[in-house]
Amino acid sequence: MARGTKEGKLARAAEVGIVLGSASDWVEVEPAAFLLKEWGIAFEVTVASAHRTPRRVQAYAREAAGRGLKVIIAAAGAAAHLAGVLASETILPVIGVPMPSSSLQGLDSLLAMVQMPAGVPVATMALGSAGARNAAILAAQILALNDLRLQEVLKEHKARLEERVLRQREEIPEEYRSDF
Ligand code: C2R
Repeated sequence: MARGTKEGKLARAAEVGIVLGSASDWVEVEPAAFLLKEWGIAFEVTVASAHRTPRRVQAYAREAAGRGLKVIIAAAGAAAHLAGVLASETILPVIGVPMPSSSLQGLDSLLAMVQMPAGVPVATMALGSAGARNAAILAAQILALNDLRLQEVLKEHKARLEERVLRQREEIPEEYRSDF
């Protein structure tokens, strides 16, 4: 399925839906969008709040699978109910990214997201932009189960991580550096 973009080009229908509790979360979540774009995964981003727009969140979750989405990433801070409410209305996997936006610096959102009652899982990531990047990678891993190209992309990603760590070893002063 394809749909039109503003430029009039045809784009693939999104497979990953990113939902932000507020546009103020975008700065932390942008790294996830960069990664999905770099890896050629079709995604969409919208704002919906379980507290401020409960009907919109419910509609998004209920329509997600029918619109072709395969994974939902939900980023929210403070009393973060967004991921859980989305998960309650869809059988798609929901990945939650707690945002460090409140005066409790995200401990509140982390606990709100991770402490889901049995029966309604939310795959909760690390706080902030590291969690957002990991959410994109986890989404890619889910899609890769049925996508050989993505499996190769993920293998290259792992190899790059390894190379980077091995290079970092050179930054340790030689007099202390292990041969390992
Ligand atoms: P504003 O900056 O808009 O006041 O939002 C947002 O994700 C954001 O981190 C402050 C914080 O409130 C969060 N928020 C939620 C939900 N809706 C908004 N946690 C929700 O539905 O859970």
